[in-house]
Amino acid sequence: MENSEKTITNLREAFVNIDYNRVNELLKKALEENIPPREIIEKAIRQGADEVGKKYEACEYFLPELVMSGDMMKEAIELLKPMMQADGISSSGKIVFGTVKGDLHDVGKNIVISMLSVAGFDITDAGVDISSEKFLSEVREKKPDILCMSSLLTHTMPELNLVIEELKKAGLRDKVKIMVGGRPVTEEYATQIGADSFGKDAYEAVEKAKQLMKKR
Ligand code: B12
Repeated sequence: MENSEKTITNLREAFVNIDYNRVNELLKKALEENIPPREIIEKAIRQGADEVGKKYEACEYFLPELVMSGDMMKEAIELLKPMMQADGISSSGKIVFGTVKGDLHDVGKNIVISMLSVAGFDITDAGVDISSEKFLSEVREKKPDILCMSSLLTHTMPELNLVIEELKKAGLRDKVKIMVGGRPVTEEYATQIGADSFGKDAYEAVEKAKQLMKKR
């Protein structure tokens, strides 16, 4: 196994074991080995979070481990953010981004926001637990090109639909493109509720946002 692959594997394992000190040590090592920050996030941190989620589902882990994994992710992103370079393709636009009402998960949203901002987008982070009323007022006020919404919980997914319906009622739907995402959200669901786009991860989010800008 190549050195960098080994570091990524060790980092993912340390993350899954919620070994805070070792995670920090291996993050530094990964940077010393010049592993691209995006690869660290995707292959070690995000995949590690998936495994933590599975352990939680299997009742091997409980809320404290979920909280710790969330904190470790936030710290990793803070460390890696300044090193994420713009990928050279200039494609800017205005985005409002929030996690839907009832949902407090923000790690994925924050990663997508970081990647979109390094790709040149101007982003307003509306935060978490955002009601349809709040999303509508953000669209009215900020006039974004794209409204991005995240839902990590199955039972908050209908909020995505609600926001789209409320935008239609307010005559604002054709003023803004809508992109949705989050763990339980699928391309099919996005189409079904009439969103313009869906992204399964931060890479796809950037690509899809650029495509949406071409349609404006
Ligand atoms: C950390 C975590 C928490 C932390 C959140 C900390 C924080 N500040 O975000 C805490 C402890 C608070 C938490 C709480 C809960 N959680 Co939780 N949590 C997780 C965990 C382990 C990781 C989530 C995460 O950050 N993933 C890493 C990021 C990078 O991935 P991501 O969020 O999926 O985002 C990526 C993509 O989805 C996409 N994306 C995300 N948003 C968007 C938006 C757009 C527009 C686009 C294009 C793309 C996109 O790009 C991102 C980057 O690649 C997941 C398991 C998992 N693997 O997802 C469970 C999980 C999401 N939680 C779950 C549950 C059940 C809960 C609780 C209900 C637990 C409880 N009994 O209280 C509460 C709910 C609280 C609430 N009201 O929100 C379940 C959800 C099940 C379901 N389908 O509904 C999961 C799946 C765990 C499980 N397997 O059971 N959780």
